[in-house]
Amino acid sequence: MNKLILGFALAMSMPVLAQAAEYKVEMKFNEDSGDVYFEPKKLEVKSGDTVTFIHADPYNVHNIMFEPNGIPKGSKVPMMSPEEMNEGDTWKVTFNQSGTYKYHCHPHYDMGMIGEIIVDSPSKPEEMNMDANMGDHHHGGGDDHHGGGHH
Ligand SMILES: [Cu+2]
Repeated sequence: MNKLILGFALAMSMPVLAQAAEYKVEMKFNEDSGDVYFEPKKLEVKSGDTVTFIHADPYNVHNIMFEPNGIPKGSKVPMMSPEEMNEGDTWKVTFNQSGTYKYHCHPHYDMGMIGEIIVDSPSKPEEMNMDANMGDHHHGGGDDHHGGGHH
C-alpha cells in the first residue's frame, strides 16, 4: 500500500513533457484545374513536432525543397527531400527551431506549388537565413550584358 502511494507520487512529480505532435502535408493534383499544390499550404506547428509530406498524386513527380533564404538562421532542417517522389512516398521533417520555413516543389515552382510552415511563431526578417549561398544561380553582376556584339 505504501509502495503504491510512493509510486503514484513519483509519477506525479515527473516533469510534464510537451507531447510532440505529428502533422501531414499532402502533395496533390486537381484533375479539373490542372493545379498542383501542397495541402495545407500553410501549417502552424510547435517546436519538436514532425511533419510528414505525403505524395498523393498519381500523375506527377513532386519533391520538397526548403528555400535557402526562407528558413530561420541556424536551422538544421534538411534542405531537400528525395528528388523524385511518387504516389505513396513520404518524407518526414522534425522542426526543432522556431520560425518561418518556406518551401516549394522544384518541378512545379513556376506553377506556384509552394508552402510554408510556421514553427511556434513567424521569424522576423532579421531572423531569417539571409547569408545563404545562392551561388548556383546566375546573377550576372551587371557585367555580362553582351549587347549582341558578336556574331
Ligand atoms: Cu510538384
